[in-house]
Amino acid sequence: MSDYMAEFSDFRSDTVTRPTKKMRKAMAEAVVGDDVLGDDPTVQRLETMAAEIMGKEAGLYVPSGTMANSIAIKGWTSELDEVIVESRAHLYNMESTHMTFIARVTPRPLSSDRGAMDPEEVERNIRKPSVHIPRTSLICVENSHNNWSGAVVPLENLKSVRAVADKHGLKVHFDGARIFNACHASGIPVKEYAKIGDSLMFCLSKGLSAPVGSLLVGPKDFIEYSRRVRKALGGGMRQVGVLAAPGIVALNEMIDRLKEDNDRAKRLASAIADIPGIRLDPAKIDTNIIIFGFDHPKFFIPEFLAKLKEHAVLALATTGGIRFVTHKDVGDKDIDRAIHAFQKLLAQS
Ligand code: TLP
Repeated sequence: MSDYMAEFSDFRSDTVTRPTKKMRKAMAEAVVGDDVLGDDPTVQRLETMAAEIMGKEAGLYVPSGTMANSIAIKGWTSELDEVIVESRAHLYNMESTHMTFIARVTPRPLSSDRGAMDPEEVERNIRKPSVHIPRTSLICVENSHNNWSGAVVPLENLKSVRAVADKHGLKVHFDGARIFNACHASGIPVKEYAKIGDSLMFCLSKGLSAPVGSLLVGPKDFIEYSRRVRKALGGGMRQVGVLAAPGIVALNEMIDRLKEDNDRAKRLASAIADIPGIRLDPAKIDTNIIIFGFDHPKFFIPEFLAKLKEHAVLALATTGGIRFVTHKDVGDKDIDRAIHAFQKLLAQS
């Protein structure tokens, strides 16, 4: 099997992970049927597994995390509604405004402490019924929190937000794209987090290393409706068991190893934090995402990323500076290579 991009240490995202040999074998051997007609046993198995792992009634396999989030928001809201979101949330900032485009609702972004919204502020921002203003119907939370450098949002905070939602009869949708990274970091079982959301989505195609797909889980009637929305968005897929099969391998075999990714991110962060030009507190690296501020007399961010690439190290520019993400396809040698490149490019200047 050719290893495309093997010459690079690719820290751009955990979405770059390639499927394992076992996943490829599972794809080749998958029993499939037309999933739109309800005939694909492999997809059904994956959806049932996901629902069981999260302690929910039902699951839906969708092509992407973005589609899962957009379907959930559509499912829990009506036009003219408003959704409370954390201001750096992925589904608010990086999903091409599906909230307004598909669900036709408006976001109400709130500030936070590393992804943890203040429950009192959440409550203050719930709209009072009035003909002039939208109706608040949904709160969205995210954990681990991508744009807060993979921060783990404390369970107690999420419970307080959930309590506010219950008091006001609102729904909660949980973007758990990297929920298992959060579980490793906090030691909290995934079902405890999943209880916070009426619905939850998580990604197979990130650290879990499956090639495609995410799962949306929640109550049976909500998932039935979500299946219709998925179809309307063009996300009904036919013999898609070939894609679900590696997802099953991912759930069986790839969750435990995510701890390694969290540990490697800590090692990288600690090694580079004191290098001139880097603004980073390694104590704040909870999971597999490192976002650091960059302010160096010699380079602007794009030039520095180009220099890193010359050292075969790939990373991305992001709003907060530069992002490195650890995953299955970057091992200890890649971390060493990155540290060496940082030292060579920045330390002696
Ligand atoms: N995140 C991707 C990019 O979109 C930036 C990444 O490389 O981190 N929720 C969260 C928290 C995410 O980080 C992502 C993807 C999504 C949702 C969307 O998932 P996909 O890419 O499958 O649509």
